[in-house]
Amino acid sequence: MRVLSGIQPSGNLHLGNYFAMMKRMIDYQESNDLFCFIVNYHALTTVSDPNVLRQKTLDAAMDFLALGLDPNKSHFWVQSDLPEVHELTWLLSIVTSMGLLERSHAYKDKTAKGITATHGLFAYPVLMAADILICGANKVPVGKDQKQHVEIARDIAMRFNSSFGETFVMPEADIEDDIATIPGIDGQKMSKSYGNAIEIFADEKSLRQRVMSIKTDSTPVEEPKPIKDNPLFEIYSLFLDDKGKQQLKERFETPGLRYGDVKKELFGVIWEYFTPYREKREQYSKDKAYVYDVLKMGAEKTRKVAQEYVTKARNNVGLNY
Ligand code: AQP
Repeated sequence: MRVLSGIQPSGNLHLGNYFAMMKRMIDYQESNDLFCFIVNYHALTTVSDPNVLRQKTLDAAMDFLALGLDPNKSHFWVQSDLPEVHELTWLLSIVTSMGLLERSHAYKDKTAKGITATHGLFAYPVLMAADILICGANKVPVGKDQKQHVEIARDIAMRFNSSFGETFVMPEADIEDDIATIPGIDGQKMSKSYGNAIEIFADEKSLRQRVMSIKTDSTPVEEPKPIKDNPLFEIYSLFLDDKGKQQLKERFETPGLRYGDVKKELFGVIWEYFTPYREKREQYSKDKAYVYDVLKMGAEKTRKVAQEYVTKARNNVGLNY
């Protein structure tokens, strides 16, 4: 199975990114053909400072490596090191109707939040379709917010195949129901740009502050606490197996539980969970030359696959005059 997913270097990576996508990708690398990349062209739709983009791109690469992505078992690269993706984007755009793109929730949400409605933002799903189709991916592990984009990629692939003959593999979004939308400290979807994220590699003080600020309701101590729409319960559950979740549920339902105590405990759980990764992350930050080499090698390896798909698409539309 060919598994592909990407992450935007648009800020510091957080628990939503980790549990919905990064951890699952790392687990998949053992028994699948893994394609994992840092989508810096996409990030350009929201990041306007070149230094920030450079720094966050390298940070995302170090984060992934520290968390266990093995560049020898996978294809791991930065999107802009694969220029073929732009040729494919154009070829796909000729079968992409305006209506399809106008229905994109992400585009509507971002423009509603005040982000300028540029062509780049509007055409984002076509570039994402090219990212997926250029590698022949079957499975795309994502959070729920990206489901529609993967469906758009399927739609575009189908239209291209029916217009020009069988060219692309049909990709499918791979979403885990329990973690489809991980809440941030305010209960809204955790997001780099909403200021509500718990960052994976936050320092101890910031992590403690973040966890202590998770929004809770005003249920009196002597009453049972709700678990539905309760970000404290949902975030804590990410670190527990089924038995642990059941025990946490029972604790919430037992009168006397103090949210403050649970938050202190959760801080300890998160800090400890990421400690070994944090140590590896520090090692990578002292050996950036290695990280650049890994990315260069990853791009070369991926370009071989990409060129096959682009050549097939070029030939099928008749560019091979
Ligand atoms: N809160 C979340 N719950 C579940 N999945 C999430 N993902 C992100 N936030 C959550 C998933 O993480 C992967 C990488 O995301 P991305 O960086 O490519 O873009 P995004 O979805 O736009 O993430 P952010 O953090 O919300 O970034 P900004 O603020 O820059 O838009 C994706 O699979 C995504 O579903």
